[in-house]
Amino acid sequence: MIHVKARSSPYPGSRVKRFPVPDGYVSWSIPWPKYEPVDYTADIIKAGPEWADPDFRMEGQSEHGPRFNAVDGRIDRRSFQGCYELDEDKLPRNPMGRTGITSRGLLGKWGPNHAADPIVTRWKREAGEKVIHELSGKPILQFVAIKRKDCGEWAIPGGMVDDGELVSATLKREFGEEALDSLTASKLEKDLLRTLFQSVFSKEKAKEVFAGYVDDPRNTDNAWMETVATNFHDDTGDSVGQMDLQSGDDAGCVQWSDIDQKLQLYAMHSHFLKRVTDLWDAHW
Ligand code: RP5
Repeated sequence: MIHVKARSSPYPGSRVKRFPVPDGYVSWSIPWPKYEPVDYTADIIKAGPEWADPDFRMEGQSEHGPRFNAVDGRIDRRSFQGCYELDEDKLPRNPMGRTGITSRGLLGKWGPNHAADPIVTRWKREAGEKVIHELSGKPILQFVAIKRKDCGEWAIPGGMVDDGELVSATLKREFGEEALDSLTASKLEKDLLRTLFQSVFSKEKAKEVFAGYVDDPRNTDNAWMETVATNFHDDTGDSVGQMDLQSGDDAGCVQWSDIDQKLQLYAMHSHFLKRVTDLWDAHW
């Protein structure tokens, strides 16, 4: 399942078609002299927003280039996959192989772009009792799902780790912004959210289910997504399970969704949910 979406065309938000990479040529260890990837950087990245790296390939800037495979000032440029290579142009090389596109596409950072995915779950209940799936005989979990505005796909309400931010803070911030519309909340509502977050997103409740490379449709040969997916489970359903969900920021809609292997989700999100069902011995 790795590196399937990262080879799909057109590239998100564009008409750019990737150079087709058959399964047998994904690995960099297979020589492929005929490989001619398309060079693409989205206009939003070219405009140089503060969260993006500059195009350090431009003349005269090379000595100020990023420090790869290291914590570079406030930016963590290390990969969960270990030390990544630099290509002949000194650009990071995607550790999972070829994607058919070079440069950064829609991604701000050269190399790994770190994200965090909060998977907030509760049991599906009817009249207070857990609902058991008729085929698996196991209780059904529900998770907070958002509909992404950029592609219309359902997803976990994750987001990018800001420079210098701790992953634990990103998990709370992104859930607040996308599933509870915290950006538009009043001061009183924000105070209430802070109290709720302290209990729901506590260290004791956090269960990391994944940390690594994500098969994301925005990945390129030189820039890719990595994430830490963490489960916060409300076993009794009376804390976060009772919350008034309201979509905000990058999310068009938000809802509790039953977890099942038939779910079609953004990037590798269903893979993370499978791990959550294993953790709680729930229906998949
Ligand atoms: C995915 O992109 C991650 O799993 C995370 O959910 C998401 C972060 O990107 P944005 O939602 O900020 O676009 O690869």
